[in-house]
Amino acid sequence: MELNTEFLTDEERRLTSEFFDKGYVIRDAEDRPGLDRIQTLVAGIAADHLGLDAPSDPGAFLNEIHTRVTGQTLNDLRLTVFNRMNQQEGFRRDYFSQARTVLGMLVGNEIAMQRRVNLSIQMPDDDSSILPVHADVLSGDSPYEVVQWTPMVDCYGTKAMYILPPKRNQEVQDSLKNYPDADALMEDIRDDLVWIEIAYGQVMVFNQNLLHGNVVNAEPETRWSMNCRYKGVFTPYADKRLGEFFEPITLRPASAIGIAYQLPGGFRDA
Ligand SMILES: O=C(O)CCC(=O)C(=O)O
Ligand SMILES: [Fe+2]
Repeated sequence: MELNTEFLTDEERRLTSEFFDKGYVIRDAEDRPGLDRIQTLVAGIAADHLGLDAPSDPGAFLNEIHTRVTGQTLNDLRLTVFNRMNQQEGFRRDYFSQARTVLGMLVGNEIAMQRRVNLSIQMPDDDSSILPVHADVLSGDSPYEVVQWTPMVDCYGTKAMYILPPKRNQEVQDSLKNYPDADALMEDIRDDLVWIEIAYGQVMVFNQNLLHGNVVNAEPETRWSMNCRYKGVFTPYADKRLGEFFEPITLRPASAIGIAYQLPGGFRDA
């Protein structure tokens, strides 16, 4: 669909066309102290879970976590960090703050946010946490959602995720059902994938309607990243419902007033 960009600022126009062209945007985290709080929180919970003191260099500790856990104990660690970080007062506000302006431009200013931010940990050579090529929208997510993807460590090469650019995605979209499995699809699109190199200190927002995923991490460091879905509060919902999966975080007064308003008797109530 062609957007009317006449009313947008130059920055909004740039971001909009970048998001349409590439299917994602990467920007500097908007609140670095808040990002560092998150990284310190995550490393602290992980250390505590392993019976260690909080690390002095959280990034290095996370990168090296494969020297302290095995494939068997990883999921336990992941669940502990996932649960405790999501219970931490201020965590989700810090998370949102990293992309507040970008999300405002891409999604709107009345936003619903996923209630629990996801955590993924991918150790070198570990195939237990792989997400094969997929598009969230094909398994019950609304096409109105975007994902804020935030690395806790530098991501590059196979430590990163990949995404299929919109143009190529459009080409394969209609023949998706003809592929016997994800491997066959992967064969066809391998050369067209964009690997998202992104440093700690940056955030990505991507279009989850596009094919994306990851492979076994063949780099010598562990990947730690978070992902979280957002949509306009008043856009259509799919399987993930408002109040259950999503929570309005920036509802504006006019909407709150409108939602609460009841016409007095005798007006339009036949
Ligand atoms: O982190 C990844 O490699 C994939 C993330 C993903 O599939 C998502 O956030 O929807
Ligand atoms: Fe996904």
